[in-house]
Amino acid sequence: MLKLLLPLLIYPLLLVGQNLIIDVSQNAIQKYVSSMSSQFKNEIQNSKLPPMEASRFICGVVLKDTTVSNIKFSNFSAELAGKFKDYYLNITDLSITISGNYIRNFLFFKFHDSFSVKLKFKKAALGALVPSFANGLPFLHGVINCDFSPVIIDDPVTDGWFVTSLIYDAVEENIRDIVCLKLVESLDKKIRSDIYELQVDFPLFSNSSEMSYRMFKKAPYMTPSKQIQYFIEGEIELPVSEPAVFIPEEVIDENIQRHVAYHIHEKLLAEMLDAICEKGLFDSNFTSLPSMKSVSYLCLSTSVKIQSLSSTITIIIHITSLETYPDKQEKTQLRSFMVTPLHNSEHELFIRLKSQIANRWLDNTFTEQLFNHLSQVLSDNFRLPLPFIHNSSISDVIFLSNVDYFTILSNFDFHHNDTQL
Ligand SMILES: *[C@@H]1O[C@H](CO)[C@@H](O)[C@H](O)[C@H]1NC(C)=O
Ligand SMILES: *[C@@H]1O[C@H](CO)[C@@H](O)[C@H](O)[C@H]1NC(C)=O
Ligand SMILES: *[C@@H]1O[C@H](CO)[C@@H](O)[C@H](O)[C@H]1NC(C)=O
Ligand SMILES: *[C@@H]1O[C@H](CO)[C@@H](O)[C@H](O)[C@H]1NC(C)=O
Ligand SMILES: *[C@@H]1O[C@H](CO)[C@@H](O)[C@H](O)[C@H]1NC(C)=O
Ligand SMILES: CC(=O)N[C@H]1CO[C@H](CO)[C@@H](O)[C@@H]1O
Repeated sequence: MLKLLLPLLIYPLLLVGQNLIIDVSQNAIQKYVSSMSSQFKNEIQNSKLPPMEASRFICGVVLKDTTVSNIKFSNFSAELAGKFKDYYLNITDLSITISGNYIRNFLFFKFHDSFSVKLKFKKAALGALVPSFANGLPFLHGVINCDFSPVIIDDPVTDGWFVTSLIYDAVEENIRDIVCLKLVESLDKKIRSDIYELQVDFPLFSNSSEMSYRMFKKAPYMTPSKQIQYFIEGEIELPVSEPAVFIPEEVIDENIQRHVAYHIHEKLLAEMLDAICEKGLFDSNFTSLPSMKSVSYLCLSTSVKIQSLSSTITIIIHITSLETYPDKQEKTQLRSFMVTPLHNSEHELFIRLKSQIANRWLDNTFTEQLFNHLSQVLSDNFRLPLPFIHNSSISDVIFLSNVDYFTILSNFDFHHNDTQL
């Protein structure tokens, strides 16, 4: 019931701003979960299990120093299941051997020896895996249950007499909880180590400003098409500005199901331009032609507008400047330019100046110098990193234009060894 309410609770919260929204597709989630399998195996193989006990009338058994070996499984995948079509991690034909020592109590006597038991879980499912966040980083909701069906426990192998059925009982009574705990721990550990690889804070200028992509105020949201949507502010500490409020359209075309969709609001680009302006990097002196007198150019503010009219993405940037002419005359002027967005394999965005939008009311005596200067400043300084996973690169990138944001669809190629399995 709670989950039915969740979308209702989240929609009003969309009024909390964000400049970047990232959709992680079902395809990516399933690939990610499958890629965990070898690490999962390594984590559980040789792991130690807590003591297991069983007692019957006057005798009892305690299994200790138990370790896991011979772990095997066939399928290891993320599936949508349950009433709310949540993600589950399903493992089929999971078999393990556990071995250790037992202590048998009988009246006042204690006997001990070694034992070994082979177990098979026809199916083990962990879930629901509900996206959540902690300290501004993506995570899973803490309550994860296990569903095992059915469990086959072979006869224990041991040298002790009369103890086999007690060992069987001790295993039968405890193993589900213990294996569940191990599986959840492994999942948790794997996700934690992967989050460590996720970069969310990026230095922008050598000396100061950082772009922060932490998710502050809003939990991730599972869309009807089972993409997980993350809302990210994307802000530079200074200058302070309000992030945008927008609801991007989901891209659910089967033909272009990429791993991720980055919906980039024009305010994210404005953050970057404002920072360049604030740092005085646009400021310069030009020569007014034909008088050859000096004009001082000072950036006051910037704004950005995405033009969604054409198939290629055109972004208009406006720069308001204070221009001081030889006769000490000061003019505040707004000049507009067309730029195109580009990216590199590490998912950094750049913009390239295409043209100046002509305006005969402006002073056009140093247009060409200004254009060359701004081109240079933008290519040297406009580098907008997007949240990115270390040890991966992107491929198959598509840009899609919209009214006040644009979308970059891309796939991640991991350089890790274990994802190839
Ligand atoms: C296991 O995976 C294979 C191939 O990926 C698939 O054909 C089969 O249906 C899966 N079995 C289960 C029980 O999910
Ligand atoms: C995965 O596990 C869930 C939860 O137990 C179950 O409902 C679903 O049928 C399983 N999916 C597959 C393909 O086995
Ligand atoms: C960093 O800023 C300080 C003062 O703002 C300046 O003295 C220093 O040269 C700058 N360092 C770099 C590497 O830009
Ligand atoms: C422009 O010229 C003035 C006077 O020569 C100088 O003080 C100022 O630093 C120059 N500004 C830039 C951005 O180069
Ligand atoms: C990947 O595996 C190969 C051999 O299996 C190994 O030589 C290489 O160092 C591994 N690379 C990384 C990045 O772990
Ligand atoms: C296995 C591997 O390539 N690990 C690298 C992942 O990225 C971090 C940060 O860039 C490197 O330090 C690791 O060596």
